[in-house]
Amino acid sequence: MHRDQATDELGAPMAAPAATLPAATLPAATLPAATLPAATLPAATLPPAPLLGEGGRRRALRIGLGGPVGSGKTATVAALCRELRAELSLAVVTNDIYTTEDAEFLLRHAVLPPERITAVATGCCPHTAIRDDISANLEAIEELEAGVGPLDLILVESGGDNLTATFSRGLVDAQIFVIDVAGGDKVPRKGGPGVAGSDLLVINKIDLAPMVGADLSVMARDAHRQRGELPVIFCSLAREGGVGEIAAWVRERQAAWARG
Ligand SMILES: Nc1nc2c(ncn2[C@@H]2O[C@H](COP(=O)(O)OP(=O)(O)OP(=O)(O)O)[C@@H](O)[C@H]2O)c(=O)[nH]1
Ligand SMILES: [Mg+2]
Repeated sequence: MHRDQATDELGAPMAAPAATLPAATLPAATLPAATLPAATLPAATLPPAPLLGEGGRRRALRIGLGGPVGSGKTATVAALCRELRAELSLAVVTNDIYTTEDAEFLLRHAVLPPERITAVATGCCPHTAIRDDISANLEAIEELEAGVGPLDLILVESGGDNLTATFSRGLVDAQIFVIDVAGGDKVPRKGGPGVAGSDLLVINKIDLAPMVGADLSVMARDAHRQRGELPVIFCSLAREGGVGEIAAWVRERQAAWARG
């Protein structure tokens, strides 16, 4: 039954992405640049989204939340909404591969009015929808802005991915990478663009550290080796007030953004 549903949700077979084709079938050098699929462009070549929204007002700050499956991205989004909704005009876009599970969780917990939460079912690897072909996410943002704007802050949660996931700068202005201690205290040492270069690294579920034998001082040391001066926050979103430091970082970032 479940298998049948998964097949239905997948729908018609998708064209194989360029990256999976044998190299010989991609005569890239002979094609004019415009015909190259977006996936072959490095993220850095995509320009950041335009700064001004309708009426010349500075548009909402867009913050992306990425990280491995189950690290606490939705928990962070939910806690940030509860913490900031009284002071900022907020909206959320969630990304899941086959479902709208995360948006439904946020709706069930009423972290924001329903019209401020929208879901993108990517149907493909999560990083494709946040880095290579960001059109579905941009459309979702546009619809939110048209429906409930003007907004101060939009949180975009990526589907759970691996350590290579990053957002295009054409989609978000800042990125939070969420990992957790349950994956082992080695994770910061393994690096990757999220661990090393995100604007904020969140190391969540510190309440579980004793249970899984994770040494937080090792994680802190390795995170700082990878990131230099970029900030790292250790937290437990399962605890009351656990999102406090992350919310303070977002608040500061949004205020600086609004000042221009
Ligand atoms: N013990 C503990 N559990 C947590 C904490 N934060 C989140 N969780 C739990 O971890 C599980 C996964 O959390 P999510 O917020 O759904 O993780 P996610 O990164 O959004 O997951 P995906 O979107 O599926 O990749 C849930 O059961 C949460 O209740 C924490 O600080 N401590
Ligand atoms: Mg989630």
